[in-house]
Order: sequence, then structure tokens, then C-alpha cells
Amino acid sequence: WEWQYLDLMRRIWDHGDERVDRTGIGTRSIFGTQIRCDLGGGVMPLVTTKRVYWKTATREFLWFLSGDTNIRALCAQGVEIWTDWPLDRYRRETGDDISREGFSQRIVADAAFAEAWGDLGPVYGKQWVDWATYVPTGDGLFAKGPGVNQVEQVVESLRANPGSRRHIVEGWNVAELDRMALPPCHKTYQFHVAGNKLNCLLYQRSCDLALGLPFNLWGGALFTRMVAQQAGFEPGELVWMGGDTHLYLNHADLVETQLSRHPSGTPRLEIARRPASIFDYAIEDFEVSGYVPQGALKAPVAV
Ligand code: THF
Repeated sequence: WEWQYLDLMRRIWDHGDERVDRTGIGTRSIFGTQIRCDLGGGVMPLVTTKRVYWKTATREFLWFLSGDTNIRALCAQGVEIWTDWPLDRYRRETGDDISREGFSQRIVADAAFAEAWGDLGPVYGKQWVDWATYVPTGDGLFAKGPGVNQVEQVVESLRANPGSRRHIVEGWNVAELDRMALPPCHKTYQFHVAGNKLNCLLYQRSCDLALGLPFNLWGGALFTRMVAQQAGFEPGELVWMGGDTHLYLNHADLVETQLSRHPSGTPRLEIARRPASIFDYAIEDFEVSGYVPQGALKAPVAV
């Protein structure tokens, strides 16, 4: 599958439409893309042409499932991939030119500070396990209803009615977008059962091909593996679909180096036990074998 990733990188770099994006950095972009990965035999879409920190990506995914939307739990584990957005807001609103390390340390050490500055708004975790509902109170007004746990429901619906075409986890809550630090990129996951196999289609509206996609593909495959294990299926195929699929112009060095490399090896994921529910996985449950990545490639993240 990894050649599909490299081909897409080449196609965007050579033929993408160049424009100035929201972040002001500039991208080359193509619209409407697909990568298909067979997860059979435990194989994972883990990029080998650079080192990808799959444990970081796994910690991020478990954080989504926990329903948490504050970066504090991530920072406490040394995961800094979401730190730049709260940091940017803090610097803008206070004028304090704190370092990234200093900010992250303060988020971990100071609960009140984390509450004030570490929250991303109702992003993935909130929408996935606690989508807000409203119930009419009879006087033309509405009260807050119980939250919807989409992840729990999808595992149940896969068990009870595998042939359904409604196995969906949705992040795009239109009414709450303006309160999110960033509207969801990997916004829709749809599951599909064929025989004893579980397939997943992941639709991503906006994709940073160099930095984001290796994490997002890992996340999609990991989610498929956990849901499959919980609902009693074998892993099938991950179909990834991209809307605006882009490369940032300041990722030129990474692109050049990565396109000179060839994929190597077949990484597989083993899950050590079957937890009681999809919400009970821990980082220690995941073991990767056959991963011999080529050298790490650093590139700046656009905020
Ligand atoms: N915004 C942008 N511009 N790119 C993204 O990839 C992205 N995300 C999330 C939200 N907004 C985004 C955040 N996820 C890295 C990886 C994932 C991120 C953000 C940043 C990153 O910097 N990765 C580096 C370092 C990894 C590490 O620190 O361990 C890498 O080399 O992979 C996509 O969902």
C-alpha cells in the first residue's frame, strides 16, 4: 500500500494546485483522493519511508476514545502534537511569549492553567462519545439530553446488525464547529461487514499528507482493529478518502528525501488481550513487529 502514499505525494508535488491556505504557509493541493490498505494478517499501514511514532499516534487515539478534549493528558505522556494550537491562542491573548516546553510543563503542573488554556473545545473526543442532544420541555424550549456515545453504539450495531449501512462515527457537528480549536479533519468513519471481515472507510476533508496522514492512517487502522476485536470480526480493508489533499510548501526537503526512498518491510500489530470494552485499551496492549523504519524526517507543522 505504501507506494500509493508515495505516488500521491509525487502527484501532489508535481501537479497540485498552488494556493495560500488558512495558515498562510501555502500548499499544493489536489481534491478527491484514495488509498486502500489490506489489514489482513494484522498488517498495518505504518509508513516505513520515514520513522513514524506509532505509540504517539496510539496515545492520541486512546485520548479521543476517552472523550477528553484537553491537551493536558497528552502533554503528561510527552505527546505534543496538539500543543501548538492552545499555545498559539495563549500567546495571542496574553502577549506572553512563553516557550512551547514551558507552556506544556505548565499545562501538566497546573490544573487551573490547563483548564483555562489547554482545552480544544468540543473536538473529536466530545463528539465521538458524548454528542450533545436536546429534548423539548413542552413549552417550546429545550433541555440538555443525554449525550450520544457513537463509538459504543457502532460496536453494538455491528454485533446486532452487521449488514447495516449505518455504522458511522461522525465528528462534524455543524452546530459546534465554531467552538472547536480546529474542525475535525478525519471527520467520518464508516464500518462495513463482509463475511467475517470488518472494513472501514475513513473520510478526511483536509489532509496534511506529510505530517498528518501517517498518523491518520495508523489511527484508522487501529480503530478498525479495536472495533473488529470488540465486535468479533477479522480485520478487512481500510479505505481512506481525502478531500483537499495537500503538501505544505515548507515540506520540500521532506518530500524530496522521502520520494527517493523505497518502502521496506511489513509492519504488523498485535493486540495482547481483549479488553472488556472499546474504552478499556491501554498503550501496553499494542505491540508492533516488523517495523524497520528509515530515518526520521523533520518538518514544521502549520498551525
Ligand atoms: N494541522 C496540520 N497542519 N497538520 C496536521 O497533521 C494536523 N493534524 C492534527 C491537527 N491539525 C493538523 C494534529 N496532528 C504532527 C502529527 C500529527 C498532528 C500534528 C503534528 C507532527 O508534528 N508530527 C511529527 C512529530 C511527531 C512527534 O512529535 O512525535 C512527525 O514527524 O510525524 C492531523 O490530524
